[in-house]
Amino acid sequence: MTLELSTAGESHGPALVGILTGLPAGLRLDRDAIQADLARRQEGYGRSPRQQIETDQVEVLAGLRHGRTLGTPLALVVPNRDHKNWTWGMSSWAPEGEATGKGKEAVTLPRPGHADLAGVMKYGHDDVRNALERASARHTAVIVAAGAVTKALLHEIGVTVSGSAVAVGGAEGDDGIREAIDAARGERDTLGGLVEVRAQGVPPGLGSYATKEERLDARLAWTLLGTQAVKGVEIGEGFALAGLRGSEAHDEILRDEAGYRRETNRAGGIEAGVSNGEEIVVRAAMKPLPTLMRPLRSADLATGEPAEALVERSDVAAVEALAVVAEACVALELARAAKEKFGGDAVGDFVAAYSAYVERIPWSPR
Ligand code: EPS
Repeated sequence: MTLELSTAGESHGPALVGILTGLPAGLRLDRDAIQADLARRQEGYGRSPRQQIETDQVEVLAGLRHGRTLGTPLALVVPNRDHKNWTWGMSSWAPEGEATGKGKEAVTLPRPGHADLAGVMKYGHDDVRNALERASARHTAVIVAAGAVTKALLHEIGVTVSGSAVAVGGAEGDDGIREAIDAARGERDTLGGLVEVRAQGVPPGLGSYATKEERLDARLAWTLLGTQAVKGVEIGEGFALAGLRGSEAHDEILRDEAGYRRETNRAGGIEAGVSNGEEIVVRAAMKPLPTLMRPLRSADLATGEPAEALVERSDVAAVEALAVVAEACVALELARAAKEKFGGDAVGDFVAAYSAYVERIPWSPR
């Protein structure tokens, strides 16, 4: 059984839901570790006031007994606490009684850069809310919960994954980033940025050159580009490699008593779509968030007349949140690739297959 995550949930609906299939049985999960990642995702500087009204909590409805996985689908739920303000507006069934709370009025002012315009045209909606609710980055909360679960599986074979914000609006370092966010907030604008995820202890041989679908670099690009606001992904030196000579670009192969190793890691730990035993390094570029307090030009869907885009509560920047989300995405994909390689219905089988493999190859984790 391959490891797969399916999700459902709207930003202001009752909850986000995730079903993770293909986890081996007997994996011990730590509720605090999942909660810690959910909290990290909400902490970044520049987030919307919504982060103060909600503290995400994960509930596990199936697949876990006394803290250990059963080898059955793991059902995760992250309730949207803000839903209490949207019970009429986001009611699943035709709402009863007088319209009350948020979401009563149809949204007809699409924001450049959001799903709004393409979404209503594609699905035939007349309320932009029907598109924006699912397109919202709120969705990433349940991805982070599932990512924390897969980090536990990777931990069993000594793999650790960590994400960080490298730059926000072109500024680097904590002070620079805060300054840039404060300035953008003052000008009622938004910022994007750059995040980096590093995975250590990944053995050679995850992913495959055999088909495009199996290539680990393609899979990391897929999962990151599939995340809200991400417009670019690079592995290792990525775009910079395009300007180098072959003699400057590749990582020479060295051998010592511990096995094969490299002195440089311009490939970011992946060659020909296969992990090569070095640290995996992947970066994602995030565009500035599209909900602006000083709106861009748009057109009213109801009248066709020129209008300013929708203004609603939003973040100034969510790059630090994306770093946590990207970490979860990379963990999910690495865990999926590890599960393909090592299999195992019980977590002990998975670890035993890893150990036998590492015993066979001239490589050791550093
Ligand atoms: C988002 C808009 C904001 C963000 C939200 C993503 O939500 P709201 O409009 O309810 O204030 O806060 O992110 C989250 C709620 C979250 O948990 O990350 C958007 O339009 O993508």
